[in-house]
Amino acid sequence: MMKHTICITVLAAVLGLSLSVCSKQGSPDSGSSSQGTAPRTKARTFRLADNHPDGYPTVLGDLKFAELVKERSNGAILIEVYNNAVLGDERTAIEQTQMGDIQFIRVGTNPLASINTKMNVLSMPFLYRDTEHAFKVLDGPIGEEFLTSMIDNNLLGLCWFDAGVRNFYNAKVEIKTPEDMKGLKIRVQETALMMDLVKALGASPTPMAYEEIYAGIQNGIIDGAENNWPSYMTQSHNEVAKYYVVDGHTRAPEMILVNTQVWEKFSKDEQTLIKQAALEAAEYQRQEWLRQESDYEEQALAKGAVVTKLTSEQHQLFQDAVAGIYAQPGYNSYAELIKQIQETR
Ligand code: GTR
Repeated sequence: MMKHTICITVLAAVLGLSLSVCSKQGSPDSGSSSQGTAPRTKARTFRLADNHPDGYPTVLGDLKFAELVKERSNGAILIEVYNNAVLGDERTAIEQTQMGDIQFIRVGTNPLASINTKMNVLSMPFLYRDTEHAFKVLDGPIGEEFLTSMIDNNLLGLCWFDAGVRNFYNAKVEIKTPEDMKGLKIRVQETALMMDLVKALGASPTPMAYEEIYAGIQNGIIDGAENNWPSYMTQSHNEVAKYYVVDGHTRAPEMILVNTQVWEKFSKDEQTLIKQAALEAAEYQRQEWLRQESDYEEQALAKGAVVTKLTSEQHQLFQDAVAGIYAQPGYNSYAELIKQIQETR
């Protein structure tokens, strides 16, 4: 902030003009350039939050997005990626993005459901047949509807990233059926759906920030958690919870979102450029996801994780145990939309 103020003062003094050259979130300029939409000197800088470490598929996707936007705006729009949760945990970062203090964020449907319950629809248990089905839905009209469904929450989604399926893991016992989950304290994201899901399986849900899981398991506050392979491994949860069951109880697809007021300040051309960059970054992220997902699965095995693959009968027991959630109040009002998702081919 200080740097920008000084910058503006110095330039104004030298040129005798009032310039917005160094402003952080200035309105889109109408400057001309022989090379592109805006001259380099009028760069505007924005922040994008992500809670994952360097090299994680979403972070690579964020960086690709920033790179494409920079390149295609000739350096006029600069998006700085702040990963590793340096701007705060996910809940805080979402709130800050709603307020515009952070302008872009990469986040999934589960944390978003705590501010907009409609997002639960996309994370309903065992909703998609496979990855292809999920992206058929997300890249079609339903996905588009969800990208724009948080405008009243000051957030606009730009694209869909892959986050794979989420599986249970814990420190105590190999899980083969829901029976084995009885009494286990399982950390969940702070959303009602994930609480309901874990309860339906007979375990006890404990909402907790992502960054606290490792210590939570180590100290016995929780017995385990649930997540995809890259999260399990990059957070080193395998060190404290070696039993990992590939049950795939949910997918929580992820997005890059932008604060709506920030979005409205971009010119139409800039909006098109940014949206296109997000879509291309998502294509790249999805490939990266598939590559890293299997790498991390291999690494988990090599480091001693006890990985349980379920038979189709065992898998069915998990599905049966959570099927009732679809009829529960709060979710049953979306029955029509859910049916459309299930029927998407
Ligand atoms: C990960 C997701 C994170 C965070 C985390 C969690 O899969 O990418 O953004 O939501 O799960 O469980 O909190």
